[in-house]
Amino acid sequence: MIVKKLEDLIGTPAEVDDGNWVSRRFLLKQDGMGFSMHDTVIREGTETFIWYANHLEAVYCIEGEGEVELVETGEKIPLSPGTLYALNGNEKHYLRARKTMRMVCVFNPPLTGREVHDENGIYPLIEDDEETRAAS
Ligand code: 9YT
Repeated sequence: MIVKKLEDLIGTPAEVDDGNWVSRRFLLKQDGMGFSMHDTVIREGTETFIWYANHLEAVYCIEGEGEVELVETGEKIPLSPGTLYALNGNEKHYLRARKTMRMVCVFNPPLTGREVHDENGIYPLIEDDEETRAAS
C-alpha cells in the first residue's frame, strides 16, 4: 500500500510550479495505479488555456471559486467546492480562478512527473519506460 502526506511532497520534485498553478503530485505512472492524482492550487486571478490532447482529466474543486470555459461552445461552468468536471472529450478550455482554487486532479494515462503545459496547453504523452525512469 502507498501512503503519502501533502507535507512530504512540498519542496520536492513532486511539487511542480507552472506559474498560474502549482501541482503536488501524489500518484504518478511509476506508482503503478494506472492513473495519476494531484492536489493542485490554481492561483487567484489567473487564466490558463489548457488542451489535454493526450490525456483524460477529472478535476474536483475542493476550495475557492472560478470557472472553466469550453473553447468550442463558449459554455462557462462555474467552479466552487463540490463541483467536478471531467474532460472526457479532450476539450480545449480556459481555466480561471476568481479566488485561489484547490483541485484534486486525476489523469489517465498517468503523468510521469515533471510535466508542465507546452505552448499549446498540452502535456506530452510519455510512454517510453526509459523516459519514465528519467523523469522520476
Ligand atoms: C485543473 C488543471 O488542469 N490544472 C493544471 C495543472 C494540472 N491539473 C496538474 O498537472 O496537476
